[in-house]
Amino acid sequence: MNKLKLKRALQIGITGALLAAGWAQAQTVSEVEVNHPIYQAQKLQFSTDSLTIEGVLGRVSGLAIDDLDFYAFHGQAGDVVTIDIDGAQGGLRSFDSYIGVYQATPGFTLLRANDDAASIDPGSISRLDSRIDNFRLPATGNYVVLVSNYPRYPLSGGGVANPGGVQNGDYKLVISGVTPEIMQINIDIKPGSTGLAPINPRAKGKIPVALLSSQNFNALSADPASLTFGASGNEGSLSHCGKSGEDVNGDGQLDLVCHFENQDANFEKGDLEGILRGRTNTGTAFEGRGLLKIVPEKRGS
Ligand SMILES: [Ca+2]
Ligand SMILES: [Ca+2]
Ligand SMILES: [Ca+2]
Ligand SMILES: [Ca+2]
Repeated sequence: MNKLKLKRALQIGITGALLAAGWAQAQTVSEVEVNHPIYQAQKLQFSTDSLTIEGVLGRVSGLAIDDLDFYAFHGQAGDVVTIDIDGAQGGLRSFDSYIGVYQATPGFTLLRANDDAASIDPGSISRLDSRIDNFRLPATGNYVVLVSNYPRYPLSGGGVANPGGVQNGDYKLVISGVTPEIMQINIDIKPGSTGLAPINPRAKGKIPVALLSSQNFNALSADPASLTFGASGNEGSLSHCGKSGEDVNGDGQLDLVCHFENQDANFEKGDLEGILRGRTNTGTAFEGRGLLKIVPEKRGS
């Protein structure tokens, strides 16, 4: 290995280690208008617990125009969430941000709002950038964040006070502490077997599991390297996945059949289901559960 290659390998190794340790760079998405009024909030998809949105309130040059930016996310009861504006001061065009967070139902109740942060943080040069610290979500469900500007402070229902007081500028909105929502998918353990999939925990073979495509899930987007399957769903039991899709359940959509090492799946007497977990190649977490029955050891099963 020459020096350059060695350096590359080290970099890849370090990046891998950082990723494994959860030090991955926060996921970044761009604002997509039209994200107002509140019921047209842009939906955010968390694949890790932190997401950065690059947005512009109004525009970065010319006369300021009327704009409000709403972002919706799904969180779990007890998530401790920080909602932080960076770069609204000192960006392409500075504005004095004002943010709010709403519980979506019932009726977009304003839960917290902030004009100026309690302290400077690494992404901000001024306390005028808003920040809501350590906000504990009261329930599992949908929440909406509003990015507005002083003096247009948020009101319950999604409106703002002083609607004429528009300022414009670019910002980064960093939302962290949100438990990623897990997409539920359908799986079929031992496709083709009639009734409950028979599993013999002591057998040496592999268990085929079909990831079934649906309207919301393309099984071929699953990242095979991410797949775990077994009694708890966290077992690193993957052997391999089919190179191409096959329509296992005859619904006209291609499914993905993957094979897992039976003995690594850790099934035992009394287990009633197998759990599969993984991520799509765009980072969306998914989970599927399939029914099974544990059968006694038999020669050749
Ligand atoms: Ca905007
Ligand atoms: Ca907007
Ligand atoms: Ca900040
Ligand atoms: Ca402010």
